Amino acid sequence: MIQEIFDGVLTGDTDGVRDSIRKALDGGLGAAEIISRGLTGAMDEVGARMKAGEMYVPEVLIAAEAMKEGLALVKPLLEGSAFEAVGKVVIGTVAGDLHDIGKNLVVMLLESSGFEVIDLGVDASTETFMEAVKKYQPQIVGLSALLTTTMPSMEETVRAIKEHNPQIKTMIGGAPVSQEFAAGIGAGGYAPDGASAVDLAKRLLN
Ligand code: B1M
Repeated sequence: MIQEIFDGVLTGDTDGVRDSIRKALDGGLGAAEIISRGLTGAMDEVGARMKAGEMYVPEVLIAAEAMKEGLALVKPLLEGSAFEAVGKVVIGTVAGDLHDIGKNLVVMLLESSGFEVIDLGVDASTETFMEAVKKYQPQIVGLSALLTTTMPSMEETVRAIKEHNPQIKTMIGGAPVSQEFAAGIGAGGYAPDGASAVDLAKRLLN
């Protein structure tokens, strides 16, 4: 039964995932096991296949959607704090930048991996990030930029977070940025794609 859920997520078969979950619950499997082995287990596999170039953006988005639908079905069955977020991430596309397809993919993958994500959307100014940091007290702030012209906005926001909230880790991504740029602006890390972003976020928590 777990295998059916796992395979359903991998192939993005949302109805199949829902049916398999209902069968698993009827068969006596617990919600926590369904989530860890079936749903997030499958998303770990999606991440690995994406990194290996065996799965591409549209397939990953469909898989993440199936995972989210499945999670919505079982999460209410968990008691109280049994489903604790792995960590909290505030994320946004930086000021002046309206690109959000990649950032949304990162959000979905982080959520699928158990992170609580507060998405500030696009064109998020340093002030917007700082207000969100104050309000949500995340462990990690993620910044996305797709334009070379908005890389300075990213630098400004990262520097402000480091100055006022040095305990918070920052991670950056987006086509024009790099590990070198991350190091230059003092960001906690850089991820080239969604799957690496999840790995990086997990590393930054430790
Ligand atoms: Co724009 N655009 N665009 N665009 N656009 C690019 C980025 C560009 C490279 C196209 C080109 O000229 N070849 C170019 C930038 C050039 C540069 O700066 N070097 C460009 C330009 C110039 C512009 C405009 C200025 C065009 C104009 O109006 N003259 C304008 C700017 C608007 C603005 O932002 N102020 C503009 C507008 C747009 C659209 C609105 C039409 C649309 C965006 C729609 C949207 O996002 N809702 C758009 C699109 C779609 C693109 C391209 C074609 C595709 C971007 C994309 O979605 N890629 C892009 C060309 C290209 O990349 N081939 C282009 C798919 C996505 C899954 O990948 O975003 O890289 P990506 O995300 C990856 C990784 O980067 C990483 O993980 C993701 C998943 O694997 N990642 C992170 C991303 N964020 C991360 C954060 C992390 C970690 C990893 O941690 C927090």
